[in-house]
Order: sequence, then structure tokens, then C-alpha cells
Amino acid sequence: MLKQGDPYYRYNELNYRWVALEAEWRWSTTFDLSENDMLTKYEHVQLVCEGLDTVATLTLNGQQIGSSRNAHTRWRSRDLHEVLRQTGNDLQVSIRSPLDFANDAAASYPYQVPSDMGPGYLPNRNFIRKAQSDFGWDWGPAFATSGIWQLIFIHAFNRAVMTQLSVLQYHDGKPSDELDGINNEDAMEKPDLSKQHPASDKGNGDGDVWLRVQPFFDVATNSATSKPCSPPVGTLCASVDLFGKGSVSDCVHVSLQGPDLVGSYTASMWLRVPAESVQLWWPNGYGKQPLTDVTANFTLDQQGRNMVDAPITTSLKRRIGFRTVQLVRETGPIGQQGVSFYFKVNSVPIFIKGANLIPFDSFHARVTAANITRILSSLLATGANTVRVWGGGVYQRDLLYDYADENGLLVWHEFAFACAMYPRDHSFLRLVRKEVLEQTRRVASHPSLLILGGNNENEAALDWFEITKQHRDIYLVDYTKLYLDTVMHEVMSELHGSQLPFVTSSPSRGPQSEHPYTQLWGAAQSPDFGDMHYYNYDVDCSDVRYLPRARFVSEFGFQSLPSLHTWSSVTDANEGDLAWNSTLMYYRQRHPNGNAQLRDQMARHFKLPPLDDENNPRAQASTSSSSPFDSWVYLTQSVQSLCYRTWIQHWRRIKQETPGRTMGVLYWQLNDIWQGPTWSSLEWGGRWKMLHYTIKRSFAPVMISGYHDQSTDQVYVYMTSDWPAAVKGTYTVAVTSWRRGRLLSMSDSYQLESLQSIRILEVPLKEWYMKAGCTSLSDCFLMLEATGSAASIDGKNDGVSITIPPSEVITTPIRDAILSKPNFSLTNFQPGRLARTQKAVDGAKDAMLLSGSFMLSSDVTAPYVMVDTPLMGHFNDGGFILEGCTKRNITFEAFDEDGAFTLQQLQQSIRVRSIRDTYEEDEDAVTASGTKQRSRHHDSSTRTGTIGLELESIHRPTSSHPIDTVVEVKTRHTKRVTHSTSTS
Ligand code: BMA
Repeated sequence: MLKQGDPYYRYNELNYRWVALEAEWRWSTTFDLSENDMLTKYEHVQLVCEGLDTVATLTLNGQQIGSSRNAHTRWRSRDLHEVLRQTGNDLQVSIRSPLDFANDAAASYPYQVPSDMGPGYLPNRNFIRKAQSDFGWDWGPAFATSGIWQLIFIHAFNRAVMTQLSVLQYHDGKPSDELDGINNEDAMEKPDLSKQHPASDKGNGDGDVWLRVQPFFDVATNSATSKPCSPPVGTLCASVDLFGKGSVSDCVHVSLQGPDLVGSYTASMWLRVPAESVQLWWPNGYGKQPLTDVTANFTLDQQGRNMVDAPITTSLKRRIGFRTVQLVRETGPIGQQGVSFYFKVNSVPIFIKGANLIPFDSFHARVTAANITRILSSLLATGANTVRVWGGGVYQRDLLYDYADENGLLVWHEFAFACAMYPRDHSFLRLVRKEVLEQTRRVASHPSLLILGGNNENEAALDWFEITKQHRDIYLVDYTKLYLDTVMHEVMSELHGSQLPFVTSSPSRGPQSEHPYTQLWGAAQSPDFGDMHYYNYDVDCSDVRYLPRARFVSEFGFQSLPSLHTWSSVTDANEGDLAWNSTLMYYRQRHPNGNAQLRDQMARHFKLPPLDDENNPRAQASTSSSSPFDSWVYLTQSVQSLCYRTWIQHWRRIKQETPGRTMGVLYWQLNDIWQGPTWSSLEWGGRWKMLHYTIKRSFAPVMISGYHDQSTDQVYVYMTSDWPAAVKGTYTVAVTSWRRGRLLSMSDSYQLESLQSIRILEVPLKEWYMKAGCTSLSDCFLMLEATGSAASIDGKNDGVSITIPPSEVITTPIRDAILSKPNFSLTNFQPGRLARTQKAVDGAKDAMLLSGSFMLSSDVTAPYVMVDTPLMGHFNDGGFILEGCTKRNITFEAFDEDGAFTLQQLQQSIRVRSIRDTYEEDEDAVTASGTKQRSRHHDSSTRTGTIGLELESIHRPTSSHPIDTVVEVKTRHTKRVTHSTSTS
């Protein structure tokens, strides 16, 4: 049926569009019941579908058994005793075209409800409850898939079965005014916002932790009356394991209450964990992640038992970790703008470092556990502590939250609404209530949960569309109805006064605490309140003057192209796809003006490669080792790295400066949904772009960094620490010539309090360059290095050495730098870990390996060094400056056993390159002194005032923008959102 093969191949998205347009698709199967006496043995036999995408009608043995309209919720049937047969059951699931459904729903809605539209997008996605990016996004295709995307099974039980277990924790004592756990569909009382009060630093409890244990049950019901077959009354017991040192348990006699909106019955009880038994769970980089089990059993009373063999006990286990989370919102001193927005975990302020996650694949059902862990472990390898599960996609599986719990990755969980207005008729809100309830219940017990968010950018989007601006009040009321009265209401009722933070939107001014109707309009993006999304494609991304001094940056980014390895399976080189300006490259670019933005930003910093046009003679004269397109790809990744490095370093530096006090950076975007130009740091399939290595260096717990302030011509050097103990060590700042190596350096000691960021040095640039004998600004740059030691994170050891990645401050665009062509040498290849399948054959040349290493050096200084291999894995570093005549140990690790390799394969497949490899230049045109002939510089030994004059005449600010400038934060549609920033 799908003759064109892989749906991601070339233009197959369009070739397969007919699939989404087909009015209806039907999935059918025949099956026998797995147990011979299932129908007689069990009171209740139901069909459960954990994910139907989306508008589905289900028929069993010719009889309609139900319908479903939300891909984000679990669907289950009534009791099917009267319909099921022991053998030869015929199940049919018919799913309507999501496009038809969405278009019809939009057409019959009384007024227009706009959604963001871009190249390749399909309309009206906001009218159907499925992954919003299925209809296209600025980083992915529009397949508008249909299907059964999660488990589907028959579930048989007697009387009651526990299906879910929620365990919420309270560190400030048991709340006295705790809401009743039951959600009554008709009760729409206003949420009590005081329940979102943050924990005080120390807590007002006695250190004991109270656990609210709440199981949820499916209850056998009479198909005619939908009432329970017998009263679900019994004894609920719960116990928590105290990390192998005993346990705390209790039992209560309860009558299950229900059904709630999702059809569950429930009861709750409390356990008190003594303070001395509590081991705290910490985010990555701040401590360990001890986890323990809570078990709940429910034993039904004998009375009323009507099935001889009925099991009478049902139980579940849930893993928890003890921690508090607090979103700190404090006003600063008088005269200081705004309110803080930062998180404390266990009362320690956490600088949030992480990324935004999009769906792993357009075809959600084909995502495997291995895909998910590959992406998450790569994120973790950067030193990140947070992932934001962005609201435009699917709700991620339990596996992701389990992984996050185990590894200290905090999760910003967002409800599935993005970049649009939404309908708010009764049936839509009903779907949403059920969805929010179900999802909150599913994720709220995970220690990794940091915050729940109502939507992505929908508050900001109130300002994107003409129609919303013209009829502001309608859309504002709709917004409030959906996100405050519905989403927030359900979240709050499900959190039962526990302290998890909630924000209605990202970006926003923070939690909606007062005047929700007036607070919303036009205020979402503010550097002084709440979180920001920062996108600015029109200015030099390496100039920190354009950056907002934001409280928290939950999105920011710039695009790049994936590697040729990733492109190769979905392109046809013979058709000319692999060219910067090919039709395919423009077709895969879904961000308006994306390629032009990339080219312009690259041109600011690098010499552009020739276009790959066959008629262009320069294309033929491109570098010998790579095609021009390969160089374009490499340069897009280089410029992307430069941008993110500048931004992350800037926001980390100003964590204690006012304005600023930035306490979080979540870059856009971690992963890819297909092979195309996007903001990702990981390519589709998991390969690391240069950016991912850059992120790893930029997220290092202790960072040395600097920036060149063009208005003062000073370079400011900072030490920044996210280490939860004081750090001390030495730092070095070296004036380095691209061609002649280090000319002058100074070292000193430093000391940082825990989590501190301080300016340690101001370098008068021209003076230092002159002293060092730089022949021009393009001759030199600054290399920054530091060593550090501190108490270990667990406080058990002193003087633990901390690796601080070196950093550079490049003071002219790199295209002007006087670079020599490097000769790289790779030596001393060593085998590392053996693949599991491999018998220990030490040193055997052809052993299958999971890791290997070698030494890399270059005869001259080379910037943006990228080591590359087609093997599936990643290196320890990439995109770094390799100084001439220095050596670096490079390691390569396979992603998994499937990627095992031999040392010889590694050796033969490695390719190294740097910026100087992307263009040809007549080396003879450069004098021995390291200056180009066209410049009038003297020999480097001349260290007199003449050079000062040269420097004077060469130095020109790269931008003509005034210091107080206007930053375009994000533009969609007609309105430009702007902010003034002042100089750093
Ligand atoms: C933000 C995200 C996404 C988008 C990204 C890049 O708006 O929330 O919607 O892909 O910017 O434009």
C-alpha cells in the first residue's frame, strides 16, 4: 500500500497525505479469550485501550461497544459478558480522518479559534485532542496519523482491581484542610489557590514526612445499571520500605468512593515516615537519588462475595523518592523590578539546566524504550538536571518518568496544548478535565516532577492573531475558562494541597495568583517575572547585549542541519538533494525564513562555502575533503554552537546579578522528530550534533567564561558554580595567537561560595593584546582555563577535584581570524569496554567494543574541531578549540550493544575537521608574522605604539546597534513583541 517506502524518505510526507485524508480507517482483529473459563470465572471483563488516536468507534462481534475522542486518555469499555465469546471474537476499531473531524468541528464552532500556521502545517489541530504537532510544526512533518498507539487488551477481574497508585508527600505536616480525594464531575468549586503555597525553607513540620496513599480501582459493575455488583468495602493497607531498614505500615477499613470522571473508585490513607528514616532524593549534580517502594493492598470484605474463586486482595507497588519542590516567588529590594522565579529542591536553590523534549517520532507507536533512553541518557551526559516535556506533543510514557526518577532528571510536565487558542464548549472541556485528571494522577507521585504547566505559549498567543486582538475579551474569557477554571482546577484537586508548583502557561509571569483576567493580556514575556522564551534571529547571536536579563529562560534556540549520516537514508544525492539550495532542503525547512536566518548568522561569523550549483565553478573548487554541502552542514552546526554557548554562559553568569538573577535555562530543542533543519542538539536517531558537545561543556557544574564588551573594550571573566559546596582553585587567562600560540598569560587563585557566580577579572583587551604582541585583533583570542577542588557533593570527602572545561573569548568574527590549515594527528588508539557478546580477549585487534579512545593533536590552533564517524555513538567532546601542539584524549562510546565496533573500524572511520577546512586560501598570501599581505602589519616582534595604532584602526564594533537596544523576542503573525534591554 505504501509503495514509496519509508515515510520520511524525500517527499513521502506529501505522497502519503492521502492516508490522512481517507474518510475512515478500520483496524480489525479476531481473537480468542486467553483463559477457557474467563467468562464464567470473572464478574467483569472489559476491553482496555491505553491510546486510541483519535476519533474512534469500537465494534465487537458486530455490536458497537463504545467510542473515543481523545488520543491522550485511556479508554475502557463497560463489562462485555454479553458480547464476548470464548473464541472467534471480531474486534473492529474505526478511526475517522483527523483532518475531516478537525475541519468539521472548526466549521461548526460559533466563532473562529485560530492556531499557529506555518509552512506545511494542516489547519484546525486545536479542535482535536491528539498530539498537536501531528498536524505539522516548525521542525517536523504533518502526517496527521491515526491508529492504536498504545497497548490494547482484555482485562478480567472480580469486584475490584487496583489500577493505579498515587503517593503524594508532605514535609510540613499533614494538611488539616486536605480536599476530599473524590472528584465529583458536577462539583466545579473554585480552586483554592492557597493550596499552592510554597513550603517554608525549613518546613513547619517536625521533619517527619506524611505520605498520602491513594489507590484507584476499576470496579466490577452491573452492565445494566452501571452500579458496582457488590459494595466495594474492605481493608486498605499500605506500607513504605525505609530503604531496607524496616518499614512503616498501617491499615484502614474503607468503602471505595466513585466513580470519578475517569470511571475509577478510590480511597486514601496516610503513612507517617519518621524524619530519621528519610533519605532525600536530589536532582542530578546535587546528590543521590534514593528510591523506595510504597505498597498498597486492598482486601475486600467477605460479605457480598459472590464468586467462589474470586481473588479477594488486589495490590500495587509504587516507587517514590523523598524531596520537596518549591517555586520561589519573592520581590526584591525596593526599586528592583519584578519577582523571582526559581526552584528549590530540598530547600537548595537549583540552577535549572536542561532541554525541551518534542515527540520522538511522527509515528508514535514505533517509539521504543531504547529510543527514549538513548535520548535521555545523552541529555544526562551533558550534566543537565531537567527536561521539559513540551505541550505540543504526546504525554510521554511512564518509562520516561521512571528514568527521570532514577537519574535525577527533573521534569517540567506540560499539558498538551500549544501555540493556539482552543475551543471551550462543554464537550471539549469534559474531554480536557478527564485528560488532566488522568495525567496528573499518573505523574504526580514521581519525585522527578518539578512543575506542571497548563500549556505552551498560549498566553503569549493571545497576542498573535488579528482576531484575538479584535475580540480580546472573548478569547481572554475562553483562556481563563480552559486553563484556570478547568486545567488548573483539576490539577489542584488532584494534588490535594501538596506543594507541586503549577503555572498556566510557559512563558508567563508565573503562577496566576491574582486578577487572572487582567494579568494575562500581553504580559507573558517579561524578563522580570516568570519564565521567558527567547528567539531572536536578526542580530549577532554572540553579542550578549541583545540578551534579556531574564529570570528563567524556558526556551531559546537557533537551527542547524543534521549530519550527512542522518540525511543519507532520506535523500537521493543523484537527484541533487544534498545541496544547500536544493528543493529538498527548502521543502524540509518548516521554519519561515529559516534557511536565510541560518545563512545570515553564518555569514556574520564564517566564510560561506560556495553554493553547490553544478554551474558554479567555485563549487568544484571547494575543499578537497568535503563537498560544499558537507561544509554548510558543519558551519550551521558551528554557528548554532556559538549561539547557545554565548546564551547559556551569559544566563549562568548573571545568576546573582541584578537585573538578571537568571535561575534556569532550558534550550530548544533536545531531539528531532525527523531528518530536517531544526533547533535540536540530537539528530533523529540520536547522533550528537556539535551543539550537544557544546551543551555538555556549557553545563559543566563549575564554569569559567568571559565575554567581550565592545562598548568598554574590556573582557569580563567569570567563575560560575552550581556546585553545592565552596570551590577553590586557580585560573589562567592567556592571550593566544591563532598562529603562534600563547603569547602572554596570567594566573591567579579564586574562591567561590557554593552555587556562586562572580566576576574575577576585567581584561583591558587592547592593552593586553599590545603587550602580548598581537599584530591585530584577528591575530589573537583569549584562552581561559581553571582548576578547582571542593567537598564532594555528598559532603563526605574534601578536596575532590572538579573538571572545569577550558573556554575561549574570540574577539573578532572567526572569519577574520588568521588561521593556518591544521594537520591533525590521531595516535595511540586504545580499546575500552568490551561488548557484552565479546569474550575477554584482551587487546585483540578485532574485539567488538563499546568504547575506545585515542590522542588527538594538531600542529596549529584549530577552532570548532569536530571528530566524526559513521559509527553509532558519541565522543566525549566536539566543537572545541584545539591549541597547536597540545594533545587531547578523545573517547568514543557506542550508544548500545548494537553499535559495537572494532578498534580498526573506529580508526579507519574517524574524520577530523575544523573551520579552516571549510575554505581554501592561498597560504603564501600570509606572511610569516601571521598577518595577511593585504594588511599593513609589521612583524610580530614589533611591540611598539605602531601596533596600538593598527589595533585602533582595525577595531570596529561588529554591530552598529546602540547599547540600549530593542530585542525582538519572538514574532508570529503580525505583532512584534519587543523588550528593551540595557547593556551587560
Ligand atoms: C517555541 C516552541 C515551539 C517551536 C519553537 C521554535 O514556540 O514552543 O512551538 O517549535 O519555539 O520556533
